Amino acid sequence: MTELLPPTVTTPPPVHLWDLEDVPEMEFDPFLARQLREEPVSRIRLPYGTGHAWLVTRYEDVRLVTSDPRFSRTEVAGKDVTRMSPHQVAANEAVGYADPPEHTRLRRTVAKAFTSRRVDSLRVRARRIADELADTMADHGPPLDLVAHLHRPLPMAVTSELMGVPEPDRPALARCTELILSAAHSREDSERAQQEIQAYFGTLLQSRAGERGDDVAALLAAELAQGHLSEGEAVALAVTIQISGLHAVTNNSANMVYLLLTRPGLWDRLRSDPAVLPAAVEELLRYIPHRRGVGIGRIATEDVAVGEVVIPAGDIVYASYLTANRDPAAFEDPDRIDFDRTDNAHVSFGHGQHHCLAAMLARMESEVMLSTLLRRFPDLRLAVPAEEITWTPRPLIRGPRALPVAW
Ligand code: FLV
Repeated sequence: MTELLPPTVTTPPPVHLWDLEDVPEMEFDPFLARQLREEPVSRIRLPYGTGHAWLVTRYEDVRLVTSDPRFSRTEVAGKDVTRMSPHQVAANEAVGYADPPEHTRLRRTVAKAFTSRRVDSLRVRARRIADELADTMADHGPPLDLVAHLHRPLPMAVTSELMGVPEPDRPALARCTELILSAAHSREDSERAQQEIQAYFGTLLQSRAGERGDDVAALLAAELAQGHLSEGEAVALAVTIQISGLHAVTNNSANMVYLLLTRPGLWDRLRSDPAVLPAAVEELLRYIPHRRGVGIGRIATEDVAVGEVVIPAGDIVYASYLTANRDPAAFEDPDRIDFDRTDNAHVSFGHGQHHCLAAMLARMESEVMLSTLLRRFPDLRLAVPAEEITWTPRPLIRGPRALPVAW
C-alpha cells in the first residue's frame, strides 16, 4: 500500500527588496501597483530592521488582516522587524500597538473628545480660523504658499485646541512631529524628538491634574488620576493624537488641493456644484496615496490562510490600505477620480480595531479648508508649473513641501 502524501507543502514566495524610491507627485507606487495586480500576497524586505515580512494588498485580504484577532499589534511592539524608518515611530505603549482588551481601554479614555457633537463644535471654530487665514491670504496677495498659509496652520490650531496645547508651545511640537513622522532623519534625531515631545506631554498632563475641561489633556489627566491608564500610556496617546492630527491632515489636505488644481475639471466641478464637496473629499481620500510604503505591521499568532497562501505563525504582515483602495474587485475603474462614485467604502482611515478615531474630525477639517478656498478664492490656481512643486523627501506621509498658488 502506498503511503498517503503529506499535506501540500508550498515553497514560500521570493522576498522582494522594495526600493521605496520617492514616487513623483501623486503617482501611485509602481511596486505596490504591480504586487496588487500580479502577486497580491507576497514577501518583502524594507530598508530598516531585520528579516522579511508579508505584504497583503487586496481589499478583502486587507480587511481580514486588519480585523482578525489572529494578527497582533502588541507582538510587534519593540521588535527589530523589517520596517520603513530607522526608529520605531510610536511608543510601545501607544494605542497603535495595543490589542484588545488594552486597546479598548485606551481608546475609551479619549473617545469623548471625538464624538460628533465635539466635531460639530470644532467645525464652528475651524470655520472661523479658516476665515481668518483667508483674510491674511487676501491681505498678503498672490502668489503665496498655501501649505504655510492654510494646510499647516489650520490643523495645527484645531489639533492643539482639541489637545489643550497653548499657542506658544505649538511650533516646537511641529518641529518634533517633522522629525518623528519621517524616514529622512537619523535614528538619534528622531528618538531625541520623541523624548522631547514625551517630556512635553508628561509635564502638560501633570499641570492639568485636577482641572476640569473637555480637551484631551484634561481628559487624560483625569483618567490618569483615576488609574485607568499608566503615565506612559497617557503620554503615548497624547503624542499620537497631536502628531497624527497635525501631520496627516496638513499633508492630505494639501494633496487634495494639488489634485484639484492639476487634474482637469475637478476644481471647476466643485465650483459649479458645491454640494458635491463631501463626496469629493471621500473620493480624494480614497485616491490619494497618503503614505509612502507601509505603516505598522502585525504578527500572525497562528497559521492563517490569506488569499492563496498560508501565513505561518510568528511571521510579520503588512496590510496596504493604499492598494486596497485601488483594488478593481472593490472599486470600478479604481485609478480614476470620480466624485460621482457610489459605494465608496474606502479604507483610508484604516479598518478594524485601529480605524482612525479622528476620521470625522479629519474629514471636517478638509471640508472646511476646501469650502473656504472655493468661496474666498474661486479662481485659485497653481502659481508655478506642477513639475516645479517639491515634495517631502523620503516621507512616511506624502505631501508637497510648499504649494505656491495664485488667484
Ligand atoms: O506613518 C506612520 C505613522 C503615522 C502616524 O500619524 C502615527 C504613527 O504612529 C505612525 C506609525 O507608527 C508608523 C508609520 O509608518
